[in-house]
Amino acid sequence: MSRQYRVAVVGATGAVGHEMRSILAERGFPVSELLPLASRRSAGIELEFGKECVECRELTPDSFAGVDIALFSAGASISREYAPIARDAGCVVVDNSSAWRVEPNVPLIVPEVNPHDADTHQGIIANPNCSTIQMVVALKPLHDAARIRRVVVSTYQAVSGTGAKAVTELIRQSDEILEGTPPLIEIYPHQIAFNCLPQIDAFLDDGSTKEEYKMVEETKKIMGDDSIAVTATCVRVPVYNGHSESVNLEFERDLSPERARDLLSAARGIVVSDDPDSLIYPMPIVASGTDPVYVGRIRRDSTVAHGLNLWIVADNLRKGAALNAVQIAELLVERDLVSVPG
Ligand code: NAP
Ligand code: 3JN
Repeated sequence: MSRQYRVAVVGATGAVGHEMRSILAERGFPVSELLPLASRRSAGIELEFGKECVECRELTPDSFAGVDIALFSAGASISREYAPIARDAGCVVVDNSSAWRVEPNVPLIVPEVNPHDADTHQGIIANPNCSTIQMVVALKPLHDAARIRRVVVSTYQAVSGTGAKAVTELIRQSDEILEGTPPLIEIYPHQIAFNCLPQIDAFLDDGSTKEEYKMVEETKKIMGDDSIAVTATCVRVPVYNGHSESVNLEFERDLSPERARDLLSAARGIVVSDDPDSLIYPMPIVASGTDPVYVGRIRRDSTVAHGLNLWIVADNLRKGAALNAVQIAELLVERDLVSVPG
């Protein structure tokens, strides 16, 4: 019988943790035992794993004895503290937070783009930010064909990226406004219902936000090319689930929209949805709950020598977080990399 693994999910009760449990079960990941971990508040509650229910336990420094793989999604401070503890206990960590993404010795992996970077892992592997993941899946085949020089991206990010409480806030504020009551603002700095917020995460000294910084730095690291210029504007929109992106690309060499369409159609993990005559293009209500990265509105930008515009949509909780993390775990299994170098 092929090897089975003891898998811990840290943050198992959260929005991403919920998707991780579902996706591990859906994809038949070889789990001998699932260990859901969360805060003390959740200890003892029963969580679904496929057709079973498994008891959630409190995360402590002793949680990782005998665990082979730990998928972390409890935030960056928990990852900073507990990922090294898990690694030192002999467990390979796939971390969903920003805690380790730009560390030089930590591979930052999107399996469709840079699977080989996982070969040299030292016990911690980082999963990129959701907005970065869906963009690089689409950029990779185009970069290989014509070398991308510059990326200008604007995101339209769903509230599920902020967690379950933000989805509740969008629903509640929408009801309040439609009933003529002033909306209660708890999660975001301003009303999100019937509005757009050009701020995701905190502002940095240069006027950009941390989310925008993540997109710039993570894209270069995953693509393995520091020469790609990336500039981002990240915007929260009143959509439940599914991030959208308007992406403008400048290439070194010419790449026609037709050739780009062919390259994207042949690439793993991508569905081209691009038939303007029939009003077909990617939309979050279609992408939500599904695995692919959808690309459409593929057209020339004739204001530069070799330019293309794209519209990219994916489920931010699945490909943007939990699915990509599980695919990294699958990659580790396929390449016999489920061990921490001594
Ligand atoms: P969420 O719904 O708020 O869930 C947070 C999870 O962390 C819950 O399971 C919570 O457990 C657990 N937790 C909180 N404090 C803890 C503690 N002291 N010890 C152990 N567990 C603790 O948030 P989410 O939307 O799932 O996001 C979780 C994290 O995933 C984010 O902070 C981020 O780092 C990462 N994330 C990444 C992406 C991406 O772009 N790849 C997207 C979204 C999120 P309780 O239920 O017990 O409180
Ligand atoms: O806002 C979104 O749409 C994605 C959110 C990601 C996120 C939320 C809280 C903390 C992250 C992340 O993955 O970059 C983090 C973090 O770990 O810094």
